[in-house]
This record gives sequence, structure tokens and C-alpha cells, in this order.
Amino acid sequence: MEEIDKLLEDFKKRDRRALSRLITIIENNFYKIQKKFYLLLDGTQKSYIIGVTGAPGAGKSSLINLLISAFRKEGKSVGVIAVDPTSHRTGGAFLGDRIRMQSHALDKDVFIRSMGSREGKGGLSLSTPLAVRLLDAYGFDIIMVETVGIGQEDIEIFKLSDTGLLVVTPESGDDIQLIKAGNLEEADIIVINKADREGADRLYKEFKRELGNVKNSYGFSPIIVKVSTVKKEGISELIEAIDIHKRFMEDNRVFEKKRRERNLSLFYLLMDYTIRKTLREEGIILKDIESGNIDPFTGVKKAMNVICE
Ligand SMILES: Nc1nc2c(ncn2[C@@H]2O[C@H](COP(=O)(O)OP(=O)(O)O)[C@@H](O)[C@H]2O)c(=O)[nH]1
Ligand SMILES: [Mg+2]
Repeated sequence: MEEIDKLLEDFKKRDRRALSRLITIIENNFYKIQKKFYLLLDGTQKSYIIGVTGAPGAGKSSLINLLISAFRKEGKSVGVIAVDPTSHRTGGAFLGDRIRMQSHALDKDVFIRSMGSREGKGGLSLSTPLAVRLLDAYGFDIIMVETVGIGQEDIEIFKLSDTGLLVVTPESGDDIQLIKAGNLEEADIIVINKADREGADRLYKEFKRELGNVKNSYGFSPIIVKVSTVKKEGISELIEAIDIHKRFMEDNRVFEKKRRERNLSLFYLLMDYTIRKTLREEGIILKDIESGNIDPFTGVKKAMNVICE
């Protein structure tokens, strides 16, 4: 217990090792700090959260690398979390992320961290929003979250972000189909990366045509931006687009709405986590249901008693 207290103290002093260590605990055994986690947060959320999703290889990490540089020029500090739902920690994607963002490794106002999503269900697990809260409490001006988007799961990251970026490339022909299927209309900005490649202009026009009249759930029309990270082109346009979206949210009171929804969503994730953990520790109810000793409905009643004890 003392070790945890020391960790919390160090975190409050903005010790990077403590930050890093706390993220590892969030990833592996959050229950160890669950009861004290709120002590780390000061109640307000100040960071601006940018979600970046898209297919593997779309150029998300390369893009984030350039965005970090752009934000640093504005004097802003940046925290990055790269979530990989598939590979293990030793996997290639993590290595790729790290190499792509290496140029910022020595900057003390930049923090980059890869996280596995243990649940492996694709959607974002509890650990991602927790890590975001932690980076916020640490005091980063900007937080970027990279996730691998495969269709529907993208929506999760858009809910977690203030501004959600969907990165597509001329090579992936199915992106328009996904948009048509209605999965991705919640993206705030569509980044057409690899604009140096053939077909980027055609894709840009196609997206303009498909999304020209589309408004998302709070009335915003996604902005479409062409970028080439290898040529370092389009980044200032992207920053400008993020600014336009931010202003729209401020003018239409979307900001508060998003934050309230995020609190509710984190509450549900925490409840789910806590219930499962408590029942696993108790043991008997789960065993009784499995063996047919009690039916699931009776199980709920018994579980509520245990949880509310
Ligand atoms: N031609 C071209 N290649 C790019 C561009 N951006 C990224 N790439 C390449 O695409 C590959 C995947 O990039 P990465 O940033 O790791 O993609 P991620 O998996 O989405 O994070 C790398 O080989 C990059 O060099 C671009 O604008 N143009
Ligand atoms: Mg990546």
C-alpha cells in the first residue's frame, strides 16, 4: 500500500516514471489503485483529446508524429497513447509506432506510450479512458489516442475524443463503402493520407460527394483534408480543420455534452469492471450459476447483495 501512496505522491510532483508506472498498473491490475485513483484527478478535465483511427498502415503514427511537432511549435505539451487491440507488446505495430515518433523521445513535454487492449474485443477497454484521464491530470495540453479502426469500433474512439480523425488512403478502396454503411459518419475530420500517391484526388472528390450533405449527430459536417506525411504537406490545413471543429463545438455547446457523455460511459465501464472483479473474488455465485445450482435471475439478486454489502 505504501508503495502506491509514494507513486501517487510522485505523480502529483509530475514525475514521468510515476506516470509511466501508473499506466502499467492501469493496464495489468487496475484494482490495485482503483480506490485511490480519484485522488490523482482534480475534478476538471483540461486536455484537448484528439482521436486518430484508421486501418493498419494508413499512416496514423506518421501523422501523429507531425502533429506533435506542430503542437510543440505552438508551445503545447502533448501526450500520446497508441492502442493496439491485436498484437502482443512485442508486436510489430508497437515497434512501428515508436520508430515513427522517435524524434520526440527526448522532449520532456512529449509523452508517448503504447498500450495493448487486453480484452481484444476491438472496442476500447477501460484502460484507454483511464490512461487518458491520467494524462489529463498530469497536465498535457493535447492528448492524442491512436487506435486501429476496423469498421464499427471506430465509433468508440470518436466518443472518447473531442475531435475524431479518420485516416484513409488511396490504397484502401473500401473506405467509402464503410462510410456508406453508416459506420463512420461520426468522424469529425477525414484525413486522406498518402496524397503523394495516385488516386488521392479521386478519393478526395468521392468523399466530398458522399459527405457533402452529411451531418453527424450534433450537426457537424466532417471536414476532408488531404495530407502527405512523407512530403509533410497538408499538416497546417489539418491543424486549421481541428481548430474549426473546436470552435464549432464551443459555439454549439457540444463540448460539455461530449464530456458529460464520456463521464457516463466511464462510469459504466467502471461498474462493469468492479462487478466482475467482485464476483470473481466471491467465487461461489459464479460457480453456482455455472453448475446450474442457481438460475441466472436468482444469481443477480445474490450478486447485488454481495456487491452492496
Ligand atoms: N507514400 C506515403 N507513405 C506513407 C505516408 N504516410 C505514411 N506512409 C507509410 O505508410 C507506412 C505505415 O505508416 P504508419 O504511420 O506506421 O501507419 P499506422 O499503422 O497507421 O500507424 C509506413 O511505411 C509509412 O512510411 C504518406 O503520406 N505517403
Ligand atoms: Mg501506428
